[in-house]
Amino acid sequence: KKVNVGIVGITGLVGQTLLEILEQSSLPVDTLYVYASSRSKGKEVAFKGQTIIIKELNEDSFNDPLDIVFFAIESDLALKYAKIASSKKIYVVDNSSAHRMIEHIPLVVPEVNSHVLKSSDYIVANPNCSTIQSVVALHTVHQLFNLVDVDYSTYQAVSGSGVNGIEDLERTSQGLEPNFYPKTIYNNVIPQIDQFLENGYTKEEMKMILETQKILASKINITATTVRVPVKVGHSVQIKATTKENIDLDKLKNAYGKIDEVKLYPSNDYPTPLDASGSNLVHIGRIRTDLNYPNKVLLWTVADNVRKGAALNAVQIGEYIYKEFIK
Ligand code: 2RA
Repeated sequence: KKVNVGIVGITGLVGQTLLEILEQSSLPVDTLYVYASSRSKGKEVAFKGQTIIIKELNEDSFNDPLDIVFFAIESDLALKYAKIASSKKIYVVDNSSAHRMIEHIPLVVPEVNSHVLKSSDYIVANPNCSTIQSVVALHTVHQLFNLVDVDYSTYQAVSGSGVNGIEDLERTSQGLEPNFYPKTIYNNVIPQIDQFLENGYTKEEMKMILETQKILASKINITATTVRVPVKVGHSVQIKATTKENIDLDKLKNAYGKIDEVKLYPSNDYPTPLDASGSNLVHIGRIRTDLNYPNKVLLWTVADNVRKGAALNAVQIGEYIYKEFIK
C-alpha cells in the first residue's frame, strides 16, 4: 500500500535533509506534499525526479490526503498543527521539543524503544539530536550491566542551530561579531546551548537528562554539560556511565558489533565529526573501563546531528509506523 507523505518546514536544514532521506527510504511514497511559510509558497523542490510545489502551511494544509507528516518547525507551530493533523488521523513525527515531555506522547529512537508505539499514537516526538546518539550507546550498556547514573559532556556542531549557527561560525571566522550565539564561536567553545534555567543547567542539558530517562524508561541519575564547538556538522558526546554490574568490555564491544546502526571503532582509533558527517550511523570509540571503578565505562560517540540526530531518526519512526500500522 503506498502512502502520502508530508514535510512541514521544507526550506530549513532538517526539512531539506528529510527530503533527501525520503528519497532513499523504504517508505513507498505515492504523493509528497511540502509546506512552508507564505514566503516560500510556490517555490519548487525536486523529489524522485518530480517537481513539487511548496504549499503554504495553514489550517487547511491537513485536508490534503496525508498518511504520515514530518514536522521540522518551531515548537509553538508544531503544537498548533499537530493537533489539527492528528485529529484527522494523520501520523505526525515532530522534530521540535514541543511534545517530547508530554507523558502520553511517545519519544522514540526506533532501535531503542519502538515497542512503546501504538497505532493510536498519532503524534510521535523525535528526540533532541544529542540525546538520540547517546541513548543508542547507553541502551546496550543498560541491557548488559544495568545503568545507575550517567554523566554527559557534549561537543555540538553549529548546524544544531540550523543556518543561524552555520552563519555565525562563518561571520565570526572573518572577525565579525556573532549574530546568534552569545559569544564568538570561531576558534572558541561555548558551554551554553539554549537558555539557562534556575538550577544553573541549560535547556539543552535538561533535554538530554529528561529525554534519556523517558526513552530508557528508567529514573537513572543523569547530569550533563553541553558545549557548542566550531564544527559545522557532527555532534560528539562523551559519556561516563556507572552500572550495577562490573563492566565486561569484550561483552559490550561484541554487542555493539551486532548493531547495524552502530559503527564501533577499534581501541587505538576513534570517530570524529568528519567521519560521522553524512553518515546514518552512530559512531562509537574510546570505550574503556574507568581506571578507578570497574562498574564505570567511558564512551565517545559521534553522529551526524542533522541526519541520525533529526531527519533520519524521524524517517525511521515513519518507516516503523508504516510497517506496523499502515501496510
Ligand atoms: C542544538 N540540540 O544542537 C540542539 C537543537 N538541535 O542546537
